[in-house]
Amino acid sequence: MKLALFSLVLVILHKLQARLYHFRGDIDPYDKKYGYFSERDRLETLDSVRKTFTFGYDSYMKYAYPSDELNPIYCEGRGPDYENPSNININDVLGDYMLTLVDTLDTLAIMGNVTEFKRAVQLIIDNLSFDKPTTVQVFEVTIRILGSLLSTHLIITDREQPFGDLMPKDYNDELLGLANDIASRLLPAFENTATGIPFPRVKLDQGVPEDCVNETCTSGAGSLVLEFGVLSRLTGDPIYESYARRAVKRLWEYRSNITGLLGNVINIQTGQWKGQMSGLGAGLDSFYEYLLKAYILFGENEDYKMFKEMYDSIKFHMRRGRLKCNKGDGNPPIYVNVNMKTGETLNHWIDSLQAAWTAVQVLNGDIDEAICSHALYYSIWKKYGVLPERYNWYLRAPDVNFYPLRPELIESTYFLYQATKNPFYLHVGRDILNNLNNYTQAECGYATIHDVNDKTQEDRMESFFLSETCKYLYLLFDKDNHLNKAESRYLFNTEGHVFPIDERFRRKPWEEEEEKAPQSSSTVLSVVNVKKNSSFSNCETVSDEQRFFMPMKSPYYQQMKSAVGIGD
Ligand code: DMJ
Repeated sequence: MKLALFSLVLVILHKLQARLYHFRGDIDPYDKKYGYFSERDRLETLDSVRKTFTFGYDSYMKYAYPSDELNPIYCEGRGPDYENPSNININDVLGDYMLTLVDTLDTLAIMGNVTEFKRAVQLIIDNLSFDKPTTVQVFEVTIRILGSLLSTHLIITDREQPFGDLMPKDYNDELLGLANDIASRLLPAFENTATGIPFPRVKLDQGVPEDCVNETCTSGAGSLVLEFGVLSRLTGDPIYESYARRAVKRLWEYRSNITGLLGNVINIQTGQWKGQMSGLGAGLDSFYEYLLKAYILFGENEDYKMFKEMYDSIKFHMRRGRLKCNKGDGNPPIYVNVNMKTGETLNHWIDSLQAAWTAVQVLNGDIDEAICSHALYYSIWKKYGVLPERYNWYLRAPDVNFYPLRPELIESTYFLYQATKNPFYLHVGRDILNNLNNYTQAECGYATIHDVNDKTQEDRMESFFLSETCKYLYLLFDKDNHLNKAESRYLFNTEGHVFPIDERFRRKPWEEEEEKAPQSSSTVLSVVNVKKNSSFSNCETVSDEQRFFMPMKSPYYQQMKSAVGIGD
């Protein structure tokens, strides 16, 4: 007893000492700036995130609904570009299916906006139809529409109602019905393909259009398994999951036998790589993410095996710079784009989607690496106040200058904060929020930045601003949110929609035997159970040094900023 008391006092003293350090005169300036974030600041920032979300959401409902998106400068709705079918920048995503409202549903729930959530669900049940002559991208529809419908259905039907009483009156699984409907319209993409890798697009009321190209990007074809798997396991219909898994398997088989890497574009009939660039950004990002997440949700060892092998190949072939983030000499670590067959550096840019890799590193327990990846992207953010779509690390300048309100850096900031509880990440979140409010706020919503150099705006607010950017910002500051509780187990799809990590997704209802002998669920839970497994870093296993002092040691952080070309 005495020993326990003594240890407790020691721990308290140690923590106190760490905190008091911030009030000393000789403190490192970065530790001083980032080592503390008051409760008052947290609550104020949380309130500010809520206002940001509300302004964007209310404006969408006022000026744009039932259109897919809000044009925040001219205060009007935006739908598919019917006049110019080849405008895939718009038409891949917008299908005349109330995209922003659908994509935002679980953000409303997570923010506890019960009344609006129920109203929004009712609007969707009463008005949403997918019987439309629009040609959309299979991947976009899957992560944004299908992902949100499934997530919302699961939240509504959760018996414990952890986000409040969200059950709409007389709910009769309508959202699951809509999920089934939209997914069945995507199935033709998996037919008439010689490899099993799906066509990139379908026309919602007709199947694959006659003029559809035979090429697809790797992430588009290979990151459908979470949503298709959840749908299959909820409905008992194996077709969705089996199609999505077949595509992953085929892509995997086409990896280079020299480097183990995949390219970014493949011909779905011949299996030939049309884009031989391998990297962590556009065209590949969510492929890796879904290997790990599929393992976490469904517990199939094969998924983790693929992920692990891929993770090792990525580190071996794409990583440049010193060996350890916080130790040794050399340039700051960076993951570059390489030739999939040789591993040689292919170009000098990284893209903003790649900022999500940090979150994958955190999920995989590679916290030190994640800290460094994040620091690089935050430095670029600081340089411009937003993130350029492509940044040339050799020229230290943007290669592609727009910023469409993407969430990836914020998502990673949230993941790193959950893993370390280091106040540095709250400072980062507040900084990002302030920049969003300063630069992207428009007459009636938030606008894409056309050029990060002069912050000129473009009239578009993509649906992921409300579904992801605001959600991750909110969760970063809402420490008591149900999702942030130690005992909560949720997984985010790549559009920020949440799925409960639940025993029922470990079972395949169509395989009776599997049900009788549950498949190594203890292995699975040990991976998922981040808080208890020591191989995963988290706020209980992270040292005080990592928790209160700069996650990246000051000289290294300074070096990272100089590498990007910014001072303090
Ligand atoms: C979102 O639709 C998803 O996060 C996707 O994985 C990548 N692109 C956007 C956000 O940038």
